[in-house]
Amino acid sequence: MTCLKVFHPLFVAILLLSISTSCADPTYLAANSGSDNGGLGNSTFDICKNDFCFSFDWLAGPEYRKESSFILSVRNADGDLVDFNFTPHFYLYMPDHGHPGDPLTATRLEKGLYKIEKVMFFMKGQWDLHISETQDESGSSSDIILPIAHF
Ligand SMILES: [Cu+2]
Repeated sequence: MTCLKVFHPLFVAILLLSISTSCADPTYLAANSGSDNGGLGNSTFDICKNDFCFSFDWLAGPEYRKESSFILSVRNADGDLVDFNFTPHFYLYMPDHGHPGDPLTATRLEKGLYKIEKVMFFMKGQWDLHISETQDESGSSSDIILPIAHF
């Protein structure tokens, strides 16, 4: 019978495995999950997107409801520090809630290096860093979007 095949133990095992892996956090989020620092620890992590590779070096945090800060480095595919071809505007955004975070202070230290301060994760949930060509903080999909913390 067809209905019995559906409940074959192997099928169920594969189904459960695919559900659990599809819901898994990215590796960098899983590193320290369970702690109250966004699961990211104090270590560096890297994300490559939109032809750039970004590294985060946390100076403080990331911590829930405590001011955090980090150094963001921006590299090209060759690993060289590079500037954007626009003046970047940085802001936090909660994709599940559809609202931005409090204003950040972003300082360009040198080519490809930014210090981002006044990082406040004031709500539980997913937080993304958006890098925008404009001052608009509506979470536009044309921004460079980097998931940075989950509380
Ligand atoms: Cu929120």
